[in-house]
Amino acid sequence: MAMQVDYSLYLVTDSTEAILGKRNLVDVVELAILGGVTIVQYRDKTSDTGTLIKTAKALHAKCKAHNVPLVINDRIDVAQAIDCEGVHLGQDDTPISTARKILGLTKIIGATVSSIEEARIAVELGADYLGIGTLYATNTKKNTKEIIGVNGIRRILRYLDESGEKARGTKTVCIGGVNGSNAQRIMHQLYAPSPTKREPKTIDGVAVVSAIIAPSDPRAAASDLKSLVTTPPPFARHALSPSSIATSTSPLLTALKAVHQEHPISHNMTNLVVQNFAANVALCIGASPIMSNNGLEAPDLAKLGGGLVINMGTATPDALKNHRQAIQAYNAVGSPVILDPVGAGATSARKDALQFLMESGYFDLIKGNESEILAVARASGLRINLEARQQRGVDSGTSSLTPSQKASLVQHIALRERTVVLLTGATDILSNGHTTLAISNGHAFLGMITGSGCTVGTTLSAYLAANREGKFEAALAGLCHYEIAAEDAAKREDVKGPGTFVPAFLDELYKGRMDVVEDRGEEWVKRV
Ligand code: 3NM
Ligand code: MG
Repeated sequence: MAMQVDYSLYLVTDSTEAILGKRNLVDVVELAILGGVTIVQYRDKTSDTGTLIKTAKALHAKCKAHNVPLVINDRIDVAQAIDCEGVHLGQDDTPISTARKILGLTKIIGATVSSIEEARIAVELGADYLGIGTLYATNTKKNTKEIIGVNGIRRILRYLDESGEKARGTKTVCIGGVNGSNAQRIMHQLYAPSPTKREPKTIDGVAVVSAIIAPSDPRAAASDLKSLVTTPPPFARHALSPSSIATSTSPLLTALKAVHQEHPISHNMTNLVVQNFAANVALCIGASPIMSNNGLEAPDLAKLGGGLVINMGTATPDALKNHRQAIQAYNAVGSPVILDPVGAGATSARKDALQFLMESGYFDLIKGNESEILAVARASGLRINLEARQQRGVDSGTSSLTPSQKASLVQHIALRERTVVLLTGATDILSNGHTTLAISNGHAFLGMITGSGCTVGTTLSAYLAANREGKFEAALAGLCHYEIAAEDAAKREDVKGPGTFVPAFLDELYKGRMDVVEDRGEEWVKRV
C-alpha cells in the first residue's frame, strides 16, 4: 500500500514560457507548497533526461522538506532515479501493471482517465488515484481527449461509488480549467448522489497547473485555492437536510414575517417583458427591488444581503456575461441565487445559455415549468427516458409527464445539484432532494398574464434572502404567499378576467395572507 496522501490541492507543473515565464520552476513550486499545495506532479514533456533528473531531484528536495509527495509524469525511470514517491501515467504511457511491477507496492501510481471504461481498468490494475478530466477546456493542454465537464466526472464518481470497495477507495482529483472562481463549487457539486445513499463518493481534490504556476505570486494563489477547496462554500452553509415541513404552517408564517421585517433586496437580472411587473411584485410582498442587469455592480449589490434572480428570458451573449459575474459575486458571499431558465428547451441557443449559466456558479433554487425543468435535467446530465417535445414558446404548454415522473425528476435534479428545485404548474413540485412536496394552490389566471412565472422567482429571492436558515421552507412559504394571493384575487368581485386580475393580485400580494393556509386542511400540500 502506498502512503496516505492528501490530494486536496494537487499541483501539476509546467515549464513552458507561456506559464512559467522566466522564473525558476523549483522556486515557484516551493512557493506553491508554502501556500498549501498537498502533492506535486512534475510534468515536463520537452526536456532531455538529464535535465529531467536534475530538476526532479531539486523538486524532490523541496517537497521532502515540506512533507509533500512528488510524482513524475510518465517517466518511471526518472522517478526511480531520484526515488520519489511515485508516477502519474496518461493513457498512452507505460501500463499501470508494468509500472507497479517496476515500482512496487509502496509507490503512488496515478492515472489519467476520462471515461468509465478507463476508470474501470485503472482501478483494476491498481491505480492509487485517478486524475479525471478534462473538466473544462484549457489553454494549458490543447490536445486533451475529451471535455467531460462536471457531469462526465459525476458519472465516473458514481461508477466508482457503485463498483466495490477497491473502486470506492480509489482517490480522485479533477483536472482542466480549475481556478479560484470555480474550485469551491466544483468541490461542492462533484459527488455521486444517489437517492438511496446518504454518503456518496466525493472528489478528493483539484489538480491545477496555470491557476497556481502562472500568477506572479504562486504562494498566494495556492493559499487562496487551498482555502477554497477545504472550506464549504458560503452557499452550502445550510445543509439541505431532510425537512420536517408539511404538517405545520408556523414555519411559513415565520418566513413571511422575516420578509416583512427585513425588506430584503430582490435583485432581478430579468427579461425586458417583466421588469416593471417584477419590481411591483417585489414591492408588494415587502421586498426592495433592484432591476440591474449590469454584472459590474453585482459585487456591491451582493454585499447588501439580498437575493438574485437570474432570468434567462433575454439570454444574449452580453447578458450571459453579466449573469456570470453576478452569480459569482453572490456565490462568493453566500447570498441566494435563483435560476429561472425561461424557455430553456426552446432553442439551441437557450440550451447553450443554460449550460453556460449552470457552469458559472451555484444556484440556491432552480424554478421552471415542465419543459424548462426537463432542459435543466439534461444540462445536469440526467438521463431522461421521456422524449420531451420541442417547446413551442415560453408558455407552460400542456403536460407530458405524470405526477410521479415529475416528482422523481425534480427530486433527482435537487439531489444532483445540491439545491432546491421547483417545477411550477397546476400542481407545483418542490424538492430539496430529500423531501418532495406537491402543492396545489394558485389560479388559472396566473397562466394568462405575462411574468407570472418570472415573478415567482422574484418572490422566492426575497424569501430565501430573509430566511437563510432554511431555503426549502422559505421557498414553500414564498410559493404559498404568491399563489394564495392569486386565489384570493381571482375570487374578488371586481375581477372579471386576466386584465382586472393583475391589480387585484398585486393588492393581495401586499396583504400577504399566509394565515389562510391553516384553513386548507391537509390537502394543500402533500409529500410525494
Ligand atoms: N491534463 P490548467 S488537462 C495536464 O485532461 C493536464 O488530462 C489534463 O491545466 C487532462 O489547470 C491538463 O491550467 C492541464 O487548466 C490543466
Ligand atoms: Mg502523459
